[in-house]
Amino acid sequence: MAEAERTFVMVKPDGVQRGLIGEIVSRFEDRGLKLIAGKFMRIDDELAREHYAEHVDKPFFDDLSSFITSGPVFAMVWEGQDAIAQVRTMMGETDPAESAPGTIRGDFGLDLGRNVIHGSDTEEGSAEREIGLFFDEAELHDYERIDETWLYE
Ligand code: IDP
Repeated sequence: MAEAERTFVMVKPDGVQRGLIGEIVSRFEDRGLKLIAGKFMRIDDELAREHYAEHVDKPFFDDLSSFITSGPVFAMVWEGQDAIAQVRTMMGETDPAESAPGTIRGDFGLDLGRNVIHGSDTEEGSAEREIGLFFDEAELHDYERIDETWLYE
């Protein structure tokens, strides 16, 4: 395998309410990505501001913040070859209406403000920053998946 990469992924409150945690986890597991951390939790206003720091001054921020704090989320870290970009591809576009069928947002969403899932973007340092916001080092578990020798050349 080329260098293993870690990415932060979260089933948002709409995905939790709609019973999509299992489906979403399955898609990443089936793809061969490795779950190294997972936490069912509630985001408070402060964490919402930190996590969405780049959007704090945008007109939609208040709606985004009340939505993301409105109910529990399922936060995860997934690891694998090219994990950040592969998860983004599997998620679809930011707007579900523009997302291809077969992607998570294309299969389970219709509206920009209810797009089911978050995944770190490919900007340098983005995934690392988000993993650090949601997880302590001790919550990240290093182990070998039994199928790893068959997933990678
Ligand atoms: P991403 O989730 O695909 O990385 P970002 O541009 O980082 O997309 O936006 C973060 C989240 O903010 C989106 O997932 C979406 O829920 C929300 N959002 C982004 N742009 C808008 C908008 O124009 N109106 C309402 N909500 C938006």
